[in-house]
Amino acid sequence: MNPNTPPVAAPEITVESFTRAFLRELNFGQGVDLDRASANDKYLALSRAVRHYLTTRWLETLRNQYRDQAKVVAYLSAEFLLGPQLENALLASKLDEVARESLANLGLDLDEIRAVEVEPGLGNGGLGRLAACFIDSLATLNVPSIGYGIRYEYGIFKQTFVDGKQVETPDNWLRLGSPWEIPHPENAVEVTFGGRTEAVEGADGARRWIPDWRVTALPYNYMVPGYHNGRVNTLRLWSAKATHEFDLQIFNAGDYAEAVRARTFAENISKVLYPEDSTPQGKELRLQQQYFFVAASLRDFLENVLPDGYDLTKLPDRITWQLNDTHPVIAVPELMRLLIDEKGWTWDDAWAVTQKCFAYTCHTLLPEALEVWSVDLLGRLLPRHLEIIYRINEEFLEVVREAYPGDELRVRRMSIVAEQPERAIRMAHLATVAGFKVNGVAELHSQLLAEKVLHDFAELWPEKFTNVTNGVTPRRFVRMANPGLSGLITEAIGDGWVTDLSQLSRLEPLAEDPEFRRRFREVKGANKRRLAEVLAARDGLEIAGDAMVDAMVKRLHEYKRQSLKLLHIVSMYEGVKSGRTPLESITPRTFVFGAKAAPGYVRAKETIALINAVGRTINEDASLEGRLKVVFPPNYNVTLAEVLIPAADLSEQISLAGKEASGTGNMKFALNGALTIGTDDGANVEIRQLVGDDNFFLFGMTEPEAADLQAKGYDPGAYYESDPELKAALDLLASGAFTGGDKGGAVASLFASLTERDRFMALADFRSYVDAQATVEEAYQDHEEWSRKAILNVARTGFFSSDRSIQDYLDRIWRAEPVTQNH
Ligand code: F58
Repeated sequence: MNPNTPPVAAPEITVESFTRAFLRELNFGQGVDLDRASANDKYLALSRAVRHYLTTRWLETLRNQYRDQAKVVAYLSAEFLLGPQLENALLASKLDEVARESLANLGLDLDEIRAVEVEPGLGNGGLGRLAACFIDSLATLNVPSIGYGIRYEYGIFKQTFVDGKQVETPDNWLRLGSPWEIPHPENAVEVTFGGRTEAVEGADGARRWIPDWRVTALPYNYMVPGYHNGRVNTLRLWSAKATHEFDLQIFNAGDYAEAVRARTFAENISKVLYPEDSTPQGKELRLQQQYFFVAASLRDFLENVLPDGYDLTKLPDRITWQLNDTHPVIAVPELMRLLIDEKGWTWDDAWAVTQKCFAYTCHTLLPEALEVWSVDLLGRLLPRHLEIIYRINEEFLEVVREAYPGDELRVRRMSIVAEQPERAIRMAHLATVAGFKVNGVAELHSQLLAEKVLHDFAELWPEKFTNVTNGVTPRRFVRMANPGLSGLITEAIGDGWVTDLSQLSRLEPLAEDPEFRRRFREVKGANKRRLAEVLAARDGLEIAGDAMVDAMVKRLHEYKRQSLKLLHIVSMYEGVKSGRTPLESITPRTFVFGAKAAPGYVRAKETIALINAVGRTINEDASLEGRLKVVFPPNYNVTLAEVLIPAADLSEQISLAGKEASGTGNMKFALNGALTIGTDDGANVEIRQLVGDDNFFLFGMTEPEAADLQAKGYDPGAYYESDPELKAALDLLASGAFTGGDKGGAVASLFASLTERDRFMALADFRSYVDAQATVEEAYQDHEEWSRKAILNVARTGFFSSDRSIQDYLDRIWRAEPVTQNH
């Protein structure tokens, strides 16, 4: 690019010019007249018109970036759960009002057009959504950065319920066109796989890799607009295409069918997102995906972002590759390979640079969630990388042996190569050895990482370990999702909070103002009515517009304990049915669940079926007079989150302490004025510290208590026998009362799993949970006091902006001095 290219003038923004831009896109882009245009035509035309306005900024950002040659943060992530794009783009570019007015003049409604958008579901849950919040904040904080990931043709599956059971259908999100992406075939790169390696005479460490198949990685660029700051960063997602040469070779050999098969094989790489929530399955295609996007991204940065002839010994001055979990960690041996085999560097020089380029974020505490690749598979797919990993490990183990002479047990524990149950590469160990920083995602998580999961490493390199507590973007999750609350806040303290969320603290005195509280309740009430409308239209679900909204939304996993929530609901129901609880004493409540289960996770799917069965029974029981409702809208996604979260009164964050790394839903709820009922886990700990004990419903064991109980020998049966309410709830469930008399299947299986093993100690926390719920009931009766607490939640949780997280990454990691590792 010529840095002297004169800037293209930003198109003038008026209602008239916007109308012209929209109609132009409709007529010439979609080839239709306004009166014949479908809803999708209008959506595509509107999106392209908005994109057009942002493009000028985008080019400017790229031009400045090229001119300044500043340090770049590359966020490497296998998932970006973006959510709908149109509204965000309108808001970021200040086009929202203009667009609304312009469309209204044409007799069109912006919200109706927006509703057509199919969100790109390119992520599973928290990790993918965090990546999306982070690129938003990077752009808003004016940080030169690129997101790199995979353009899956099918995102996270679409969930439906058939007889209350989860059924997955493919998420063909590209079907109606994708106005937000721009393919750049001229920047395509080749990625190779398989084959063997051979020696190169006289080279230090270098070997030649002779791969046996290859694919083309085709980049699609997405705009990542900063909020009202004129910066537009890039998210570059890679799509797999078969290479032409490869095709030609086979076509020429006359085997048409084989050529087509090979094409499909290669293009499978970016076909579908693995719908796993925490346990990676070690599937070959997944490793192909990981290497595919990482190899393409590294090459892209070296060839297209750095100027020609850049002195790579200075690479750490120009880039930090932030590894979002272990999924992109194969980037480490890839950079080594590029420097040694392709650039001719010595091993030591390559390692010195590589060690300064990567930092690693861990997102879990569950040992089974740490990725491990069998040596057999890795060696077959990436033989050269396996050799490099072995040598990294050899040199690393020398460091360990030097630091702890004679401690072979420790050596075995720390080795990147596990020997049992099969020879395998521990990606978290590789990431920790190669990264100059390792961070957890909440205070407690980072502490437990250093004390437990990566204890030996933290002992060897304490300076390497740090914390960055997660955050969420206030643009999407407050400003956009909750216009009512946003208006109220802005009226009170101005609009600076949108980019400086700590300003929310200025709301604190207003918690004491009855008029402000009334208006706050009015907003909540309107949000509930909007939720009721959306659920009715989307799923035919009926909920009261004014009941307490009690929400538990997150992936379905045993450690998150949706089954504990279910036990509480069953127990409330059992209380009424048995006459223990007078019906009039129950606050009208709507329980809302949202959760996808990994398709192969049987227990999770059983839990979904049971929640639906319990819900059905309760919703149909006229004797409850509609006081309790349980709804489980299928296919919970970002689009639905934006409607549900602003309507919630109570946020359920009830994982077993020590298991949830952070949680980010917890932050979104608190920022929208829901009170949390939660354990001392993940970022709940920090939420509670900030909002204060009086404004948070704490229950359950602490992490050390849970660990102690586990160590002493946990017997769930004892809890079942000794707590009559718990027993009654479990017995009612087991009696088949919710399943048409069926006592087998999911019912028997959940009953047995809870009373016999209960891996995540739901029964141990039941009593304390139910008691805390009773406190919730009582507190909710006092509307004034509840509103006060809710406002204080908003005022005190500004810390959880992803802008603050990104600032912490800048201070603690991206500008941090790399750690010297003595090897
Ligand atoms: C989540 N992890 C954590 N993993 O569970 C949550 O506590 C945390 O707030 C969040 O990351 C952000 O830090 C998570 O979402 C996945 O979805 C992986 C997807 C790929 C397979 C393995 C799980």
